[in-house]
Amino acid sequence: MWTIMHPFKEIILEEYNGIAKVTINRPRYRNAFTPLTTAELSQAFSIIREAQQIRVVLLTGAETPRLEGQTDEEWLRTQAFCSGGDMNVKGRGGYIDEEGTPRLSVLDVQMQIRRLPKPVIAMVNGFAIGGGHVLHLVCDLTLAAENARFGQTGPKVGSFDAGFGASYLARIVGQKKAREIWFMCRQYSAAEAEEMGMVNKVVPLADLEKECVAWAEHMMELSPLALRMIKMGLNAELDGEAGIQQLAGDCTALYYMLDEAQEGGRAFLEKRKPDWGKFPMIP
Ligand code: S0N
Repeated sequence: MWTIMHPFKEIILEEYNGIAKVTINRPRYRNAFTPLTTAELSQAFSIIREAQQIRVVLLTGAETPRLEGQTDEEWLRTQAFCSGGDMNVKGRGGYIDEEGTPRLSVLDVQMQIRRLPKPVIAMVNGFAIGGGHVLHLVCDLTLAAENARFGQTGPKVGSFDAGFGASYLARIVGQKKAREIWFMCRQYSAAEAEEMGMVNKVVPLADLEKECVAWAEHMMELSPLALRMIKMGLNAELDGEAGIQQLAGDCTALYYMLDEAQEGGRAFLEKRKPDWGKFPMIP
């Protein structure tokens, strides 16, 4: 049912019926991200932004293959959405790319997800840990499998995300819980994450994609512009001036769709005074 939108090495970008699915494809490392993964994620979100047929996006992790003799329960415990930055390439100054440059480019991906004028659903199929946990947080909605596990590990492994990973987390779960999550570095079940308000719905892993597609299809029956404006409105307060800039830019795009905005430009080109009087001044 899914068809490839663009080939990548460390992610998969597919589409189906107006929905794009982005899959982090490094199951050998619990879908940890390298600089190449984040560069590809950035490119994928740019493609999705431009693709007018795409209305909703799913972000997920590739399935870990089942080992011989593994029980269902053992196999479920190996599934990952994303386990954060790849520790194998963590160096001084960031994660080292193939040219030897340290990078922290997952931050750009976080911003792209927040600024994307389309809803993004995190389809959390297993571990959402460290930078992987922050990735699900910055998505608009999170649907999780019953086996999913959530948590931050930064202070245990020598990293932290004091940006959205802290402030936005606190907006969602409250200051005390956010401090517990970071200060204790524990893992939380999908049920606990739902209880904390980090997850919209929990379903068995076998039903997760079907559920996400159903949510996407439901949103696709709603006004895309209304969803876009409400997303930017919800972001604006936390994102400060940058959030207001985005919301204001979307208002400008809306204004450009009105005859009133067209009149100003037309009058300039026709070297006459604009006739603003014909437009309603509704209270
Ligand atoms: C996910 C965990 C809990 C899964 O445990 P489990 O099921 O017992 O599996 P393991 O045996 O541990 O793992 C299987 C194989 O996968 C490798 N692996 C797992 N995670 C990673 C990883 N993150 N990097 C590299 N390899 C990983 C294991 O090593 C194992 O390999 P083998 O078979 O060879 O032994 C568990 O794996 C776990 O806890 N993983 C580590 C989670 C973690 O600490 N992640 C890093 C956290 N830090 C960040 O994400 C950086 C923050 C960040 O992104 C950021 C923040 C602010 C500003 C910028 C940045 C930025 O970095 O860009």
